[in-house]
Amino acid sequence: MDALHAAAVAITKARRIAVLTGAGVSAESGIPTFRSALASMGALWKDFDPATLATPEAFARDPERVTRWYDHRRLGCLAALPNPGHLALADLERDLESRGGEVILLTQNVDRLHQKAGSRRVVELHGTLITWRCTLTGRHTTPEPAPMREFPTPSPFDPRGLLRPNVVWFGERLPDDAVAAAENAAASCDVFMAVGTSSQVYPAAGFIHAAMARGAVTIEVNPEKTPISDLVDIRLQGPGGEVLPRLLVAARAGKGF
Ligand code: BJW
Repeated sequence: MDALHAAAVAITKARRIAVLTGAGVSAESGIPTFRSALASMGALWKDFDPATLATPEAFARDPERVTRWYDHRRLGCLAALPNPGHLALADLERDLESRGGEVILLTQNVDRLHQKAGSRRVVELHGTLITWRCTLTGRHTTPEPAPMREFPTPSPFDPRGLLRPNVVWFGERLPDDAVAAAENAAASCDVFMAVGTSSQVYPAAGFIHAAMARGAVTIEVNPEKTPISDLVDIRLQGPGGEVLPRLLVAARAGKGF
């Protein structure tokens, strides 16, 4: 049996599927992966390393530049459309629900493209850059779909505060409810898929190890090798926008859906 067929059989048999997604899922929607993002943005960002940019310290040091970077990415996300990989995951959720099962998407992505594709059970582990919040009051707002007018952006809630993206930076705690939902999914799923993630950023990368340890079938979809590639049960090498629709077709051609 080839890997695609083996994965199709596993998802056809499953009642509960957890899918951890990363930036690679949105690459085919034109959103650069986190680690390739700066390279695509030209000289303005050349002195910034993403690992140090996505930190509270970077925002404290240079709020103007960090706000510009996130606003640029926010507008890119608002303009982007889901690709066949997002759509296949939304279809998988509907298929499984129609036979009494469930799919939960644990996404590290901040772009909201899973929701745009129609996925309903989405846990945003690293927040979203579509909404922003006040650094002083913590109140949330959804900026209009146009460039911010001031950099940094004053908070509409408290004139002494600034607006920052509602994302989780390095060193910040993930939302408790998102972590609890992910832990619960890893502890109860029959199949755990890791799609388009480098599996290097924790705690998100730890959930697949938890699922693996208790015997869930693990599947990776990625064109490149990652730290989990040799550990998973099934490795589907290729872009999500090609592999996921083929996987769904294979599962539907089998039985169950
Ligand atoms: C394709 C494709 C195609 C290409 N199809 N695939 C344990 C061990 C070591 C370190 C730690 C640990 N626990 C915590 C840490 C520290 C740290 C961490 O993990 N550091 C590592 C770098 C080592 N973690 C944290 O700081 C986290 N916080 C925390 O643990 O808090 C504890 C705490 C407790 C109590 C009080 C306070 C704190 C927070 C992590 C937050 C990560 N945030 C970011 C930025 C979000 C905002 C933004 O977007 O700017 O999230 S970092 C960045 O990495 C972003 C991503 O969501 C995340 C993961 O990246 P992802 O999605 O995997 O993307 P890439 O670019 O890395 O990979 C893309 C993949 O796609 C590649 O594999 C390609 O091959 C593939 N690909 N095209 C499919 N077409």
